[in-house]
Amino acid sequence: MSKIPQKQSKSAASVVTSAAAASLTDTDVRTGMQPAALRQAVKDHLRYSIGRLPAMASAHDYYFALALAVRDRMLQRWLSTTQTYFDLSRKVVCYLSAEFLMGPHLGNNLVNLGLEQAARKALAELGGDLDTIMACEEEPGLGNGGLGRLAACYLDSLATLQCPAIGYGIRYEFGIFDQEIQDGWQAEVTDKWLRHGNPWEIVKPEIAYYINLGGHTEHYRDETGNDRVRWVPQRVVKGTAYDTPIQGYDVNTCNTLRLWSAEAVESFDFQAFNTGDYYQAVEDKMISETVTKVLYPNDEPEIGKQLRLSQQYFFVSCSLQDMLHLLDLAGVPVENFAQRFAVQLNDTHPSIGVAELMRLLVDERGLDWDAAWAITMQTFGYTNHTLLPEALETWPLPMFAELLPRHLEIIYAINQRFLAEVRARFPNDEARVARMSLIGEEGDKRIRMAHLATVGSHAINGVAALHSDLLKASVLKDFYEMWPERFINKTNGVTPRRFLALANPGLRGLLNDTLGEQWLEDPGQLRQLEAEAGNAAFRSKWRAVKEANKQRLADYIRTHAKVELDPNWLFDILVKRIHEYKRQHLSVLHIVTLYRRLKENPELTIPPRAFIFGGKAAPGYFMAKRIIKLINAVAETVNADPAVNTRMKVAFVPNFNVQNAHLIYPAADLSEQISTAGREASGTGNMKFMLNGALTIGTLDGANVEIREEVGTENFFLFGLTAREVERIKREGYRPGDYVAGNTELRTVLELISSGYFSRGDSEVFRPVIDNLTQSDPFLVLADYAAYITCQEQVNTAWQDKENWTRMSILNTARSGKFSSDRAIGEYCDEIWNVHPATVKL
Ligand code: F68
Repeated sequence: MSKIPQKQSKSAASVVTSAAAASLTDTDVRTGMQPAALRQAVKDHLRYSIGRLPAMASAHDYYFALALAVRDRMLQRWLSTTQTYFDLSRKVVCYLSAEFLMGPHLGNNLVNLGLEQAARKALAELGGDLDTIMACEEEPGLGNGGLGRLAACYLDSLATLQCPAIGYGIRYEFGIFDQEIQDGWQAEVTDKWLRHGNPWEIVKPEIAYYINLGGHTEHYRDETGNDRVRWVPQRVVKGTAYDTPIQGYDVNTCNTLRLWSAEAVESFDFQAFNTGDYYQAVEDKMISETVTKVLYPNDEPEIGKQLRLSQQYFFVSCSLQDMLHLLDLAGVPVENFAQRFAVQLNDTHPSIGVAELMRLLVDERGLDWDAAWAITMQTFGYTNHTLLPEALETWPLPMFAELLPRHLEIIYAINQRFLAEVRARFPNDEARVARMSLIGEEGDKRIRMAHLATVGSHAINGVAALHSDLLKASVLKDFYEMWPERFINKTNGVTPRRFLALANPGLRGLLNDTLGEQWLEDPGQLRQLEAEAGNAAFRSKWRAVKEANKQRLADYIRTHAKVELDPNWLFDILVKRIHEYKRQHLSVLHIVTLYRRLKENPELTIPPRAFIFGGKAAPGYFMAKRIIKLINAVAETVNADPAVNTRMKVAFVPNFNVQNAHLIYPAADLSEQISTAGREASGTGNMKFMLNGALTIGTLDGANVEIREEVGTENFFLFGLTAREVERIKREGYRPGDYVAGNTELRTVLELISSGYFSRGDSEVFRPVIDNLTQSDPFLVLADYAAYITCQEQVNTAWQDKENWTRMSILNTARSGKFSSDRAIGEYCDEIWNVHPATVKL
């Protein structure tokens, strides 16, 4: 494992530990870190920023005032950080991501600044309660799930490790929809996260770039006789920067998340306006602003949606133009671009950047092709997050040509040189050439974005060891054979600041009392907990923390799902996007199996369990929406049945998001990670559960493999086919019917669901789910059913030994250090980006 960049001489300039800094800033209303200064700051912001008398102020007003007061305390650090990077001429990581699922900022910034206690006290003195006030924040849900949340965790770690970094993305006006459950079905409600304003962002009207769309290209010869290309666009959109400061934990480093918002170009408006075409001007404005209006709520690509491609190109071009502008400001020649920026592509969504950087360097800056290509290759790294063939992005060529005519020419030129290289390396292998081409020619022609990203990057990584291996053996096999040295694994990680310190204050306190506070910056120190696993008094404290967390979640579920849960029961939790490959329906089959067993045999003794689900389905994903309905239907029947509801209950937490995730992960006894082996690239929820002391029941998929390795096989409930077995069974012709025929209990479970038993007699509603399972079962739910049920019985047995369960729970937290995003980011810095930390002094 690589060395994590160490923080440098932190104590000299530390946020809260420096006595000099404290005395300078103690009483200042803008910067003071003590409760009295913070209290005055909140009062001032109420009056002068919000215009409210304290007596009239709502909890939301207090939230806004406190947010502004906290932001004030970040701004000096932010300015110093930018100045430091500039002065030191440091290389900067540019993390390009179409999604940043940041979650609420207030609590996280308080943790990272060490201000929680001060804020709690200040608010109490003003008659407020910090938790109530934090709950007022509308979370910026600018992402679909794991990929967007990973980007957010990585920003936290980059700042904490004092690495120069900018996150670049899109300021969607509407983020991921809010999910409501109506009669058991998912209903989508627009996420108007900006309706009350956003205290964390600072608009930079002077940082804006023009983005061309559509039109055609013109080839011409310049004054010196060189062939040049000019892009004559059909439309131009302006992208304006909105910056959010990203505070590192216990350091002065405060990096930037720069999100681009699309606006009409005024001069264009006026042109139409002046010629009397007022409506044309208004329409142009509206069309331009559409580009950043809404996040596509699918965690799979949109087929042929031009707006989606416009979004991608828009933010990538703004970001690359911004980098060139920063280079110019620093007086650095464009030839040194790659020495100053490491640009990471978070999946293929920003991969048009490869062609765009070529365009900027060749067309706009006049570099020759080979020089520009060398810079491009050295600049980019590409992270792949999926192997599912249907999730690999491709764009229909005609649509692409219409929107980005110049980029199509550039892609052809890249492809020509690249395929010549392939032919030279693998002569007489035209099948290989066709497979590797940037243009797919099966059926209609399509641009293959994963190929573009791979060809244009010096490093290509998967997000867990198994995933990186499968990547090399499947979707990028040909590329691996050509350039094995470019392929590398970077197992994902999650930030312990948000997902332990903030989400689980009880556990944080116990860990601080036991280990000191260093573990939060060096999660390897959690290993010292192993010594406590054998200590009965410690175990009892551990259980008390878990129980309080379960009570807190039970309270939330009572209000939001109208289900009463007993915190003494085993909390079995499955939260993530709803997908067939994630197999929420496998858990439902287990629940129905248990239900039947209890009905058949009322004397059966099983430890009581609460099955807790959460997750959004893509609005157009038919099967996923049925699965939500199925969970809710089973919940309704089970919870209302007095013959079983003293031993099992089911709850679906509506609107799973970062905010309620803070309550969910710390309350879990059992973490469900049950995807079909080979399908989940990594998973990161699995890590959040582990960190919070849940035991995992899971398949050998994604990062589960490494979690099991770290925690020890005896502390992990493993079941199911391996990725290799899954492939073999599929190759040989999988027949789900055989599994139904061979397992009476499975058959009765499926029949009970089909019969309408859980759906008030409606035998149609779940037919698509059951037919899919019995006829094709693409994710081998039925093949893994028996093993899953048996494994759940082992869970029951283990749960009955409370002391040993607690011991295993402690070991999970103790051995979770590897899954800190600090470890992951340290590896990216050393092995892909070649970026070094820089200490920021105030
Ligand atoms: C979003 C949009 C589109 C077009 C495609 C995919 C997605 C998306 O959200 N993907 C995603 O979340 N992938 C997940 O990334 C995580 C972080 O690497 C992994 O842990 C998950 O296994 C992977 O499914």
